[in-house]
Formats: sequence, structure tokens, C-alpha cells
Amino acid sequence: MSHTVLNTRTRLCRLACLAPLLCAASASAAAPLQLWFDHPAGDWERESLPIGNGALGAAVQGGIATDILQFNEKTLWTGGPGAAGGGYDFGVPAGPQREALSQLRDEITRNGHVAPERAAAELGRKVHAYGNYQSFGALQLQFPTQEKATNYRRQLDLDDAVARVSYDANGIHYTREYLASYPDGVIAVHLSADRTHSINFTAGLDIPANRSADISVAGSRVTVSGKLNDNGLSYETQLQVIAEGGSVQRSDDGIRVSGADSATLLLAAGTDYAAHYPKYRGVNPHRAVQARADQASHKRWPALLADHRADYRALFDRVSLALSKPAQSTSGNGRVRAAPPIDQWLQHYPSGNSRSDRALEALYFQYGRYLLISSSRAGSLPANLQGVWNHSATPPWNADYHANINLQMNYWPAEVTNLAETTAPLFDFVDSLQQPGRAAAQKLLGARGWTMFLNTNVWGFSGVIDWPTAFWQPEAGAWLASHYYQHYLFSLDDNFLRERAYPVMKGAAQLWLDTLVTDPRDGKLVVTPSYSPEHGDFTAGTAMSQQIVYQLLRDTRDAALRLGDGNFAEQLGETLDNLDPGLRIGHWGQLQEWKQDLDDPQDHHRHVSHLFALFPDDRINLTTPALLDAARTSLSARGDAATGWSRAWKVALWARLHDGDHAYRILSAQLRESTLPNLWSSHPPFQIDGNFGATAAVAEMLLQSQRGVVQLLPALPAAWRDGEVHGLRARGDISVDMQWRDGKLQSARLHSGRDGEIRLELPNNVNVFTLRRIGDNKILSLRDNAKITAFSARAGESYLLTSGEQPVAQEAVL
Ligand code: FUC
Repeated sequence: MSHTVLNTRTRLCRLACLAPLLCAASASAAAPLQLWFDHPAGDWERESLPIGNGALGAAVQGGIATDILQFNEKTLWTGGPGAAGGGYDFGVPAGPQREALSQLRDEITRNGHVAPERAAAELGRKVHAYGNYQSFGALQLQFPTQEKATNYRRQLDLDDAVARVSYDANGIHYTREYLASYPDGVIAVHLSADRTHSINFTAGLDIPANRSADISVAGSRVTVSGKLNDNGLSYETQLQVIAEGGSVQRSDDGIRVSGADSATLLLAAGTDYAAHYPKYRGVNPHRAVQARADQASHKRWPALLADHRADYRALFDRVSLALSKPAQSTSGNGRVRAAPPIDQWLQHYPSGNSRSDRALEALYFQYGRYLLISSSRAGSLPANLQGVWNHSATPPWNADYHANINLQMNYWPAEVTNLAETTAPLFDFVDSLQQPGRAAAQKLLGARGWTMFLNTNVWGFSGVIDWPTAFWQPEAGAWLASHYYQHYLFSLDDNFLRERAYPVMKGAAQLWLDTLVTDPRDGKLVVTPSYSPEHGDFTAGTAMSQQIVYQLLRDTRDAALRLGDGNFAEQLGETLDNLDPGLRIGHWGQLQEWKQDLDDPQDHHRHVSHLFALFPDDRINLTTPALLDAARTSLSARGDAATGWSRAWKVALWARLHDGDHAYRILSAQLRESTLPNLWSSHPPFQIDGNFGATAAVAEMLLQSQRGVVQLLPALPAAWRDGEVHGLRARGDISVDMQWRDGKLQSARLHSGRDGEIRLELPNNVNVFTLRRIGDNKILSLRDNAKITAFSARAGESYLLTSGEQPVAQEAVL
């Protein structure tokens, strides 16, 4: 390939090499972060290579004679207001349903439980016009048949978010590059060859049949516009073809390029969707789509590529991870040995070749970051169950937003892996749910505030469906609100707390002040009816419900105190005092999933919701050893096998239990058994939450920062003997780099964005360490056998921690 990838780790170190101990290894450990196949994609789900800019996504197939670039735009959904069949009501009844609710509550009080089918018959609702996320279409490229193509390679470079196809035919080396540019708002494809006049193809747009389609070709631009049959949503896409040399002509099915030296294709797409309740329609997309296609057409390929890379790398390059010592092994001719095609690499994993296995694990971690950047950028909708990629008119689970784990898991890696900006679409989306969410609170629960239940679409669905074993999850609003508070804890951005987080948190909390019920058995406040996803009966006060509500009320009280809303803080404090905590140890030593001691040790259900207080929340922690043991007992009994996202959650839970080896075993099984050849996570089918969850869980193994203490390498598995990580984020506006050898922390660099105390906990196996300020080399702390140390950090300063066993040279910190 002709491109040069400046290695992330090398570059980071060149820029910021404050501790050569950390950086010396980086410079040489580097191999390109890349997935590649030696054949075109045979199957969309298993072999596509995804590119995306948040709003747009495309799946690179790379066929030699016919290349199909299936693409998406996030807002293209059927269903919603005005959809065929009518009756879209946001899942919310016209009038309050207090009677059904209190009847169920009474029944639960009387009998202890109610079957989910009965609960669904009372509280569930038939869904009308919920809709499905749609494929936008496909860019089809037809090339003259090149029967004897050799050296075929289709790759995705995570270092610069470009997919590339290359092959040789008739003595010519052909290259295709594909990217989704966030700054230019287009998907771009560049075709080139190492011989002039060699680029010949026709380009056309293939639009699914479930919509009207007006096609026009003007010059070298194809425009297709129309409306979805289902709901009249207007869409438009424009394809611009730019050739260097040769000729461009109109052809029957689009545009024909002959004898060009190179060509660039630009694809813009949009709809008249707007995230505004209740109509969800904005302006016709024509002007915006045309403007994006026009603007991008004025740029040449090198500028498009450069701007895309700069934008992407500003996010991606913040974190690097190596799980082996610097590469010394070479192929004998002085070059670093190349990685195998990704399908073979995965198939043979674990291969027993430690360097190769560790490289795949690190690639999988970084792939989650790549996917998040590609499917969640400001200005569009959040990453859905498939991120932004979908080729079907009826995708699994509608490719919607499930909120009993999935949407939340999508955003678990955002803060800790230094991609906080990717949360913008989530917060915009949840903000847009406030209005319909208030209607749901009022009508379904008779409460103030807002919430949603199991699932939502892009049309403000905030009510309920009728799927008995999942539909009732009024805690979803609280769980989503916790992401706002986590964003604050990581950034310490008071403005965000005041303007964005607090209103959403306060609304979510008001709902629970109005909805909690006193349990006559013990006088404690409980959620009822309450349901632990997605099994068992409806009862009062399941662990998950109580734990989520506890977290919300606690965080909202803390926020209220900080922002001076004293009255509300007081109300929350009183409620917290009476709230059942949802933390009980049962007869086999387990953490109870229900308020009654009902857990079956043979239950291997994929949801582990009763462990919410261990992860993502932190109420079960090292200061609660009995609960920690109970959580461990429950998690062990649940077993390691599970679906994609469930495994990822378990990895994070074992990391919080500081059992790196157990976490690693599940992570490794996730790669082996719940991962498709293109590294997409599989439920099955493809569901992207498992990718995001695994990336977050790996970060959790390396760094934790809950409860005001930064923990370095809290769950390092034996398999990751040597390694280094740069750029992880800890709560308190802190960035962390670490290097370890033989399973022991050697050095860490902490950069503080704020003035304030940093509390640091070292791994058990480090006895002696020195902490210095980088710059003046002042020693802040020099300890033997101290587990926790605290020091005052200043905004903008960095601190270097070195293990006493490997004393750092004086010059190392200059
Ligand atoms: C939750 C899970 C299912 C699936 C769905 C999209 O309801 O329990 O397994 O992942 O979301």
C-alpha cells in the first residue's frame, strides 16, 4: 500500500515523552492497527469492514468486478407519527392507568409476586408503528472484469479510519480507499492505479424498494430523492463523481468513467427527520445534502483525506495499548512480522503465540474505540444496537435503542477511553426524550419527572410494549441519567452539571420520589411492580430496581448540594434514608436478585442486573467485603458463558472484583465465541454493545477511579505480563499512562486537568514507589508498603510514579 501510517504510539511519544521509561517501549512496539481479509466480503454481517462518521455509515465489501458499498444515515427510520397503519402513540396511553398499577401493586403485596404475562396483560401495550432503522441504499461500482486479479487485500486501518482494497490485474496495481468524513459530512471513495489512464468503471445508486425514488443525473452528479412509503419521511442522496484525466459520461445506470488516472466519489445523504417531539420532522434535506456534496467537491482527495485523518486522530490517538513487550521479533529480513488476515487470526485465537494473541486483544480493544468514534459524533443520533450499520429493512430488535443494558453499554467506553465527545449524541437524544418521557411518567406511573421503559426508537417512544419478560423497566430513565453524572465526574465540568446533567437527573429523581412505595413488610421504600431483566416474576423491590434508584437519588443529592438546591437535596436525603438498598445476602451466600431469597444457583441467565451496584455503580466495593463476596458468589454461579454483551458485562464485573484472570478468561472466550470474523460482536446476531462493553471492560481491568480513588492495574491478568497504556481517563479530570513488566507496575504518569487532591491506590505487588512532579522533579511521596497515597495536584501538571524496584534515572523525568 502506498500510504504511510505514522504509528500512534510513536507519535504520542514524540509529542509527549515525559518519561522515557514509558516511551522507549512505545516507539518500537508498534504494528499497524489493522483488520484485513484476503477476499471480498461474502456476507454483510460477518465480513463487512465498517466506516462511519456518526451520521453516516458504510460497509465495505470490496468486490473486484462489482463493489457494493451499502450505506446508512442514522435518521432513516420507518414508523413514528404518520406511519402506515397509524396509531403511533409513543407507547403511552391517552389516560392515566393508575388503577391497573395499584391493582398489580396490591396483588404483589398480597401474594409476593405476579407472573410477567399477567403484568403485561395489565400494563403492557400493543405497539403501533414503532418502525425500523433502514438501509439508505448502496453505491454500486462496476469494473471491467479482471479475471486474473492477484494479491487481493481488503483492510481497515484503525490508525486513520480508512478502508482500503488493493489488487493487481493485467500488470497494474489498483487501489480503492474508503472513508466517512466527519468534517465534510460525506462518504468518500478514491480509486487509483499505478499506471495512468487505468481507471474504468460505472457508478450508480441502488435504492431499496420501500420508498419512492426520483433519480436525476446532471453532469457527474446523481441525485436520488423521495419518501419512505411507510411514513413519508423525505430523503435525499447525492453522488458526485470526479475523475482526474479520462472521460466522465452519463450511462444507463449512473455515471461512466473511462481511462482516468484516478477518481473520487462523494456521497452525501440526509432526511427531513428532526429530533423534536411530537412531529419529528424538520426541513427537506435537499439543501443540506446538496451543500455537503458541493463543498466536498471543491476539495481534492488529498485534502479530504488529510482533514478526515486530522479529525479522527484527534480522538483516536489519545489512547494506545500494547499488551506485550516491544516487538523484537522480526521475520528474519528485518521487518516486523505481518498479522494474518483477521478471519484466520480470530479462528486460530488463542494461537499460543503470545505476541500474536496479545496483539489481537489490543486490536479488539481499539476496535471498540474505532466503532464508537465512527458511530457516535455530535450532531446526529446515538449509536444504536448496530452502531450506524444496517443492511436490512427489518433488522433484529429494529436496530433500536434498548435501555435495559444495551444503550448504556454502548457508552461505557466513552469516558474511560478518552472519547468523552462521543457522548454528545447520547445526551442530545436523552434530552429529546424529556417531553415524551414526562408524558410516560404521568400516564403510566402517575408521577412527575420523566422516564422511558425498555426500548425507544427515534420517534420519542417513551412508553411500554407488551413483551412480558422485558417490557417493564421504569428505571431506564434513571440509568440513562447516570451517564450525565459520570460525564461530570470525569470532566468536573460544573457548567455541564448545571446546564445539562442536573435538569435531567432532577426530573428522573422526581419520578421516583412520587413512585416509591412503602413495603408493609419492613417499612422500606421499594419500586413496585419491579422486574429483574429478563426472567422471574414481578415482585416488589428487585435488587436492580433498588440499586439504580439508589444511585440516582445519591448522585442527584450530591449534585443538588453542589449546585445549591438545598431543599431538593434534603428531600432526596430523607428518601435515601428510607430506601431499601437492594443489597441482601441470601441463603447460599449470593447477592439476592430479588428482595425475597429466591435465587437459583443453577440460573445462568445472561442478565446480571442485580450486580449493578458492583458495575456500573460502585456501591459494592472494597469497603463492603461481605457484599463483594456475595457478588462473587452470584457471578460465579451465573457462569462465564453468555451472549456477546453479557460476557462483556461479566468481564467488567470481574475487573471490579479485582480478579484479572477471571475477567481475562471471559474476554478471551468472547473473542473466540461471540465475535464475528470482522470483529463485530455477536449476540448472535451482530449487536454492537458487546464491542463497546468489552473495550470498557479492558479499560476497567487496567484502571479504575470510582469513589475518589485512582486504582492502577487493579485487575491485571497473568496473560498480560508486560504492557503499557497511554491516555486512559480517571474521574477527576485525570489522564493516566502506565507501563508494567512481569506483571508489576513500573511507572505511571498522571496528568491533572484541575487543582485538587489525587488519591492513588497501587497494585498489591508494588512495595516501594516514588512520586515526583514532572518539570521540577520534586519528590512528592516516597513510600514503602503504602497502599494509598494522596497528593495535591495542580491543573496542567503531570506526575510520575516509579516503582522502587526499577528506580528511574534523574534524566528520565526531564
Ligand atoms: C435486551 C437483551 C436481549 C437483546 C436485546 C436487544 O433485551 O436481553 O438479549 O440484547 O436487549
